[in-house]
Amino acid sequence: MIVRSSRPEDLEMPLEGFNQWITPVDQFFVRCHTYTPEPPNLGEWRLKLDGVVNQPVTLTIDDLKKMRRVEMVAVMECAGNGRSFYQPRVAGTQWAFGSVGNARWAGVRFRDVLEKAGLKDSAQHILFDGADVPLGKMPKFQRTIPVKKAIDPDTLLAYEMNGQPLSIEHGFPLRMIVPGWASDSWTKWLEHIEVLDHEFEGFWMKTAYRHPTHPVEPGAAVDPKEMVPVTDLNVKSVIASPVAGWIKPGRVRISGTAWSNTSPVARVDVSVDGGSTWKPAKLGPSKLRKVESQYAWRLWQLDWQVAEGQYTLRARATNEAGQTQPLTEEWNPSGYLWNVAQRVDVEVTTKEMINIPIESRPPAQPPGYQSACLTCHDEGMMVQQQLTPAQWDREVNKMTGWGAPLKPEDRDAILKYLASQFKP
Ligand code: HEC
Ligand SMILES: Nc1nc2c(c(=O)[nH]1)N[C@H]1C(S)=C(S)[C@@H](COP(=O)(O)O)O[C@H]1N2
Ligand SMILES: [Mo]
Repeated sequence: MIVRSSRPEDLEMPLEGFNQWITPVDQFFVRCHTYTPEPPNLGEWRLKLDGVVNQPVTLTIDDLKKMRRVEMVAVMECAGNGRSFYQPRVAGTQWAFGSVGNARWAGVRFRDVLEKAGLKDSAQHILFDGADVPLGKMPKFQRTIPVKKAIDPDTLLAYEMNGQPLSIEHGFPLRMIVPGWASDSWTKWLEHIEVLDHEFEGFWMKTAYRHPTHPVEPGAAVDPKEMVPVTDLNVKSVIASPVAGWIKPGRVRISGTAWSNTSPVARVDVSVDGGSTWKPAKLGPSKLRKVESQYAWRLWQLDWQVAEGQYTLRARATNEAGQTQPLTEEWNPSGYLWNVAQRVDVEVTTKEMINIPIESRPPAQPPGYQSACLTCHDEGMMVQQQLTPAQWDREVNKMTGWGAPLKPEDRDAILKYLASQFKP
């Protein structure tokens, strides 16, 4: 895994992972806003469902396992996947391709659980709350989804991933599965679900995970009235092979995966000339016997006969609704839902080439930095960012708001250090 942050854990799947249809649990990306909680004792664990319902209910894991079991293969993708490609850069976990995976989930329909409680007429949104505990003064990770999506037969409460009980990183003992939507709505470590008559007002709904309804100029401020919650994924493809660099002439197989939102992938086209001309790739099967898989990703491939030279490969997926991947970036302020058709530059040559890694030495850290900034997380959180001085100023304010014990006299030197070490 590519470690974006070791604590809280943000782990990314490397490109090789896109060569397989089911992503093994130990290669599946991990995204945590705070520390992973201790696994609960299953015998004591309860799921509480209350709020504007006729009858609040409390369920054990056995109660859930006795209900009708549903299995589904579905893609889970973080809203921030691809954030590191945005120009100008945007603060946040600097994912490249791999904060996405395709797993076989098993559990129960959320609507079957809701039926036990009975929604009142005023029910509008459902609040999901997990067992993770915020750090310092950061707001708790709590988010709502509208009743309409919650009662969709494909919205699940899952207790299994790839035939095993969920691992603790992925939400043991129970998590939301909201197929077609970005995974900030796929709450892990579920304990409490509350039916509300309004959209939740908390930070992770009203400030984070919102994006503009229309394309905006890079760096431009956006009127909050024009920001809406992130919901549907974008149609997207990844080229897993070949990777950027050099390859030998002859027959080369170009391959990868493609996925979409509630509208399934219809086609993938591949270009070897940077996007001037395109050829359709061959798509892997879309249906599985017995297991629902319309939200799964599709493997694709195209065989290419190539002579020496320089080439730019691109892949572009299109869904049944006609949505396709843009060839150029449409910027947004939090760097969500990147789906620009990937570019892979390859040099086709008979020469033998090797890559030699370059060593780097970190500079001395300024006073107070360790105690103010390296307690809740390590410097991996900073190293990935590459921000401007103004963006670093905002990050430092955000973190002092969350309780970072920064002494005023240390602030300038720390800002200078961050802005000179981790710059665009
Ligand atoms: C009270 C605990 C705490 C302290 C102290 C702290 N941070 Fe953080 N910081 C967090 C958490 C938690 C996250 C992860 C948030 C997430 O994943 O959404 C984070 C994330 C970040 C990020 C990633 C971008 C983002 O906004 O999520 C940066 C950059 C960062 N911190 C910088 C700093 C700096 C610089 C300091 C010192 C001034 C600092 N942090 C001190 C808790 C802390
Ligand atoms: N309780 C809780 N649920 C959560 C999160 C979290 O931090 N806490 N992170 C969300 C985000 S942003 C993502 S991308 C997915 C990541 O799930 P994974 O770690 O199983 O890949 O979980 C979501 N559910
Ligand atoms: Mo995410």
